Amino acid sequence: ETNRMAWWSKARFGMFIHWGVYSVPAGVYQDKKIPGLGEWIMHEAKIPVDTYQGYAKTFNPTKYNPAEWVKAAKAAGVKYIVITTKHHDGFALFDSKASDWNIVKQTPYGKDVIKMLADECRKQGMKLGFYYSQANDWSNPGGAAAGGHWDKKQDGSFDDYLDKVAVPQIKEILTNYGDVCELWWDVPTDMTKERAAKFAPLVKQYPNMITNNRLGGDVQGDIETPEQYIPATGIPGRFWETCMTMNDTWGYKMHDERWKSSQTLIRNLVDIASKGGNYLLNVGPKSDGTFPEPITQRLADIGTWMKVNSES
Ligand code: FUL
Repeated sequence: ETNRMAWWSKARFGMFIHWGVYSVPAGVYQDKKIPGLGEWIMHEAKIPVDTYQGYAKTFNPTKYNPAEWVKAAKAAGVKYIVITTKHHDGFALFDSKASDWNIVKQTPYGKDVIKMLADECRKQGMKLGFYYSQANDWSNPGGAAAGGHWDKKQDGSFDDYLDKVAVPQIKEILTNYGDVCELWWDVPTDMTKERAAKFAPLVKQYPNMITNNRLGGDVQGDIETPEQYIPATGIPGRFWETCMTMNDTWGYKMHDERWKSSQTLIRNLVDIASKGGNYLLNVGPKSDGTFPEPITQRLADIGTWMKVNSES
């Protein structure tokens, strides 16, 4: 039990990546700045499914270079990466047979960016984990939505959605991309014990994979996931990983300029490490596939600090 957590406990520093179709509107809909998180724009602005799906037609990350992403992460001292394979908007960043609402079928880019990242991580010796929104899905019929649906295209049976989309997609991401170090469930809206149990046989096949505590149905998982804060005295008796944004959003928003300083980020990392946790620090790439400049700068600063302060 403790052994499978050994690498993770030593890692201390991971990179979270929130990337998807929401990086196209980047926080703006019908010329209005939409308040809230960038990756929630569809929900916050109640964008109809067809309109939102139109953004995929201009999602063309021709500057996406996963070798550079992994290199930047490594240089910053990052030991593992966790990327959104599907967020609440239901858009799969991987080739999926379970839903056509995916990057290969819907975008001019047409390539499986998860596969490209997985190949590169393997090459550079970086561990890779997957975020997957198992319950909330605002595009595939029947998916959950906090506060209810706003488009009749979203209607359907939640259990059918789980059986036909979520469970098969979990199988796809666990089988098609090599080792998955961490599976990051998110937001257990409407998840019961019975529903959570639908995923159990799949997850059981990967005993070394670390899971978080957000599946629902009383499943504890391996790690606690404090979001946007550092528990004052850690979390005694549990493994924990604070996930945090560098500005105010996870998914890219063009008008979010409230960047934390590099000094703050480094202090957070030290604070978390001293309390026995891991820091999962988020980056939200733009729709062209590049990191916003303030992110690149902060990663470089953290890397410099790491270099100066590491044992030689
Ligand atoms: C939250 C999600 O709803 C956010 O969009 C983000 O993914 C964060 C890490 O988890 O609960």
